[in-house]
Amino acid sequence: MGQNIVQKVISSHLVSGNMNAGEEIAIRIDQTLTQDATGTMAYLQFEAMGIPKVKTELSVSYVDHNTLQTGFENADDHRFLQTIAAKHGVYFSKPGNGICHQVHLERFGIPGKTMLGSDSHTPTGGGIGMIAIGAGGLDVAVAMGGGPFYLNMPKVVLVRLKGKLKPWVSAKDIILELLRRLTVKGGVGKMFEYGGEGVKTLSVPERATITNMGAELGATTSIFPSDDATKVFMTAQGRAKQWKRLEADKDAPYDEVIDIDLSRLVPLVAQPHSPDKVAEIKAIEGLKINQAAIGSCTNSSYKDMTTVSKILKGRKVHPDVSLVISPGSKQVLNMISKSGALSDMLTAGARILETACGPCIGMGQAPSSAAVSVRTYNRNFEGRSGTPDAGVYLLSPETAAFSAIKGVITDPRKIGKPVKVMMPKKFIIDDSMVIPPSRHPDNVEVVRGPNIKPLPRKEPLADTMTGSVILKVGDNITTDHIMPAGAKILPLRSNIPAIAEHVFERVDPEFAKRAKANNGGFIIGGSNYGQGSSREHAALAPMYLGIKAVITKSFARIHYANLVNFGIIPLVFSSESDYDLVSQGDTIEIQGIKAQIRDGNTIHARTGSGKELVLRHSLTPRQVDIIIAGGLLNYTVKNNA
Ligand code: MIC
Ligand code: SF4
Repeated sequence: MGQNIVQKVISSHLVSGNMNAGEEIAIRIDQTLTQDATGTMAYLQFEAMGIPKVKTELSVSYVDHNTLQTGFENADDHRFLQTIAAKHGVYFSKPGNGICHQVHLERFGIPGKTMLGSDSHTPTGGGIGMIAIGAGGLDVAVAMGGGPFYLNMPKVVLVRLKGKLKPWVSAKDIILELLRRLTVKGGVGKMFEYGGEGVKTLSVPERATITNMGAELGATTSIFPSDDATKVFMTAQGRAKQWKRLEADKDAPYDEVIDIDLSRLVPLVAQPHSPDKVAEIKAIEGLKINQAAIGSCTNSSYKDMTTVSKILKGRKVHPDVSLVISPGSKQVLNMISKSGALSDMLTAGARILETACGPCIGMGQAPSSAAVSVRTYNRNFEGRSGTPDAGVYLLSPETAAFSAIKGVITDPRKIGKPVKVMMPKKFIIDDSMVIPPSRHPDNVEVVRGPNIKPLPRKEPLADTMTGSVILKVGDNITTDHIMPAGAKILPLRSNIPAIAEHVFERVDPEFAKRAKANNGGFIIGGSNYGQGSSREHAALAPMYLGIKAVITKSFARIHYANLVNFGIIPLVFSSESDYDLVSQGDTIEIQGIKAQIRDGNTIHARTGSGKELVLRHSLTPRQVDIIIAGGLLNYTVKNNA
C-alpha cells in the first residue's frame, strides 16, 4: 500500500517506534525555530545541557513578540538572544525582520523537512510541505542538541478540497469552517493532510493561513503537498533549488476523510471568546466595531496585505474605527511599500505597526473598554487583547478591511468586483537582518541583563505527594488563563520568580499567594486543559510555585508535554464524574507515587475527608523517568553525563 505525506516525512525521520496511531514515536528534527518570548528559556536550557553548537541543519532565533521596549527588559533579552545565538551556531533574526512563522516560510522552510518550534503556530510551515510542530522551549532545546522529538503518532486526517473559492471568500474561511465543524478539541491526536484538486487553487501563503490555524483545532500539525504552486513560491523567493515534489501516493491510507467543497464556503467569523464559536458573517452583520486589526502569523502575507490595500484604495476608514495593520515581515513591508499598496493604506487612514506579533499577544493596541475588535488573527481568548471586557471577532483580511470602512461588520461580498492579486515573480530578497552565527564562537561573550534570572530546577520526585487543591477550574482553560501575556507580563519571561506572581491572575488574583502559603499543591481542571500556546511558562511558573500535579478530565497536547518536562504530573480522573468529588481547598495525598506511576496506569489517591480518588496517567516509560528525575532538564543532563 502507498503512503500519505505524513507517513512519508515521518518514516524518513523515524528514530524509534512504529507509525501506529497513538504509539510513542521519536523523530529526527532538521530545523528549529524559537521566538523571543519562549526563546530566552530555551537557550538557557540549551546552555545548561553543555552542548557547544546546535546539531540541527538549521536553527533560527526570532525576535517578534516582545518588541515593545517600555523598559530595559525586552531589549536586554534581545541582546542575550543575539549573543547566545552567535555563540552556539544559531541564526538570529533581528526585531523588525518579521514574525517568525512568516519569515521562516519565506526564507527557510523546505518541503519534506521536519521542524520543531517553541511556538504553537509552528505548523504554519506545513503550508510549504514541512512537518512543523509546536513544542515547549525545553523540547526545542533538546532538539537543538541533536535529541529526537518524542510524540504520539497521530491519526492522519485527509481534508479533501474540491472546487474553488468564490470571490471574497478566503483561506481564513476554510480553516474557520473546519473549526466550526470540529471545535477546538477536534484535532487532538491528529495531523491534517490537505489533498484533492482544490489544493492547487491555493498559493503557499494561503495554505499557510490554514496550517497556521490548524493549531486552534488542537492538531499536532497540518501539511499541504509540495507541488507546482510551492515551486512557484520558492522560485520567487530565489530558492528553487530547495524545492522538491511531495505528494501522497494514489492509494495512500487515511484514518479519516473530511470533504470541503470550496465553492460552497461563505465568509465566516469566530465570535468571542473562542476560535470555534463560528458563525456566518451574515449572522452578525451590522455590529458596530471600534477596532480592526490586520496582520499576525495567520494573515500578514504579501497577498493578504495587497488585497487589503486594494479594498482600502479610494476609501476612508470609518471615523469611529481604529484600523491597525502589521505586515508580517520586512519583505512584505518592503514589497507593499515599493508597489504603492502601503500608501493606499495610509491614505485610507490605517495605522501601520511594526512587522511583529503586536496586538495579537496584547503588545499594544489594547481596544477600548467593552470594545468590539475584528481581527485577522487566530486567537480570541478572553482578555488576550489586553482589555478584559473587549470582544474579539476573528475573520478574514477582506472582511476586516471592508468592515473598517463601513464601521460595522460587513459581508465582504458587498464590495463588488473582485480584486486580483498576482503573486510576484520575484520577492525582494534581503536577508541582512538575519545574522549568521559567529565563526569564532569562543570569542563571543553572552550578555545577560539583570532581568535574566537563572533557571529554577526541581528536586527529583518524592515518594509521598501531599498538598491541597489550590485551584479548581472548568473546561477549555487556555494557557492565556494560566500564564497571561501582554505588554506588562511578557517582559518577565526570563525571570521566573517575577512572572510566577501572575499565574492564573485573571482567573483568581490570589492564586500565587495561596500556592506559596501552602507550599504548592494541586490544580483541578476540566477537559482540554492547557489549550492554546506552547508557552512552557504555564508549567514552569506553577512548578516554581510548588504545583505537584494537575488533575483534569483531559489535557491539550503541548501543555501536557510541558507539564511532564517540568516534573508536574498530569493526571486524569478515571471517571469524568469524579471531577465533582474534589473541591478547592481539599487536601490530597498520594502515597508511593513512584511505584504507582512506574507499575501501571492507575493511581490511588485519598482526599482529606477520606474519599478515594482513582486517577490515571498516560505517561510513557520515558516520561515516567523524566517525572521521577524532576523534569526533562535533570533527565537530559543525567543521561548525557
Ligand atoms: C501565542 O500566540 O499565544 C504565542 C505568544 O505566540 C505563544 C507563545 C508564547 O506564549 O510565547 C504560542 O502560541 O505558542
Ligand atoms: Fe505571534 Fe500571534 Fe502568531 Fe502567536 S499567534 S506567533 S503572538 S502573531
